[in-house]
Amino acid sequence: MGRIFEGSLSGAGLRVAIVAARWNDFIVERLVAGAKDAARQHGIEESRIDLAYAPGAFEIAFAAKKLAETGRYDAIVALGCVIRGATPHFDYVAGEAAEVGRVARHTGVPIGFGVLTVDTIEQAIERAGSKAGNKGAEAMCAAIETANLAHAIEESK
Ligand code: INI
Repeated sequence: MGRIFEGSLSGAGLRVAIVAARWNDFIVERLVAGAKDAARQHGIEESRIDLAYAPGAFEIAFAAKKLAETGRYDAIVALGCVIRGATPHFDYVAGEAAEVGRVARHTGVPIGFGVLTVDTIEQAIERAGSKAGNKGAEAMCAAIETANLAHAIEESK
């Protein structure tokens, strides 16, 4: 058995940025609240959480790349809501939002993916703090864990 690397859920000392889309803001604001609450619960000071607003989910990956390139953040959390029923170009908007995965790999800054891609507003509400949890909080936890995993691997060099 070789080494095992894992990231803790402690946010102590981490600096994070949230990028949130303005579209469907009544849903996204709940995701932002969930992400901030999770960050606080895991020990990230409020002053170490920055927030950037993108116009829509299509612009999230661009904004996340700009934030990552500053070198200021241990992790980024992407939050938005794309509703299939409301947009014929759903696949393009949702697909571009998911490009944050590529941004994370290219910049080396982990990005939690909390962009809802749903068929109906009801499904969005379920995932924004009601019966299916809060995807903003989940994305923040994943971002913290991945940032700590990255640090653990880097420190082993
Ligand atoms: N942006 C969203 O974040 N969610 C949506 O549901 C949505 N719809 O329905 O179109 C949406 N569109 C805007 C898009 O993200 C861009 O901001 C726009 O196309 C300008 O580039």
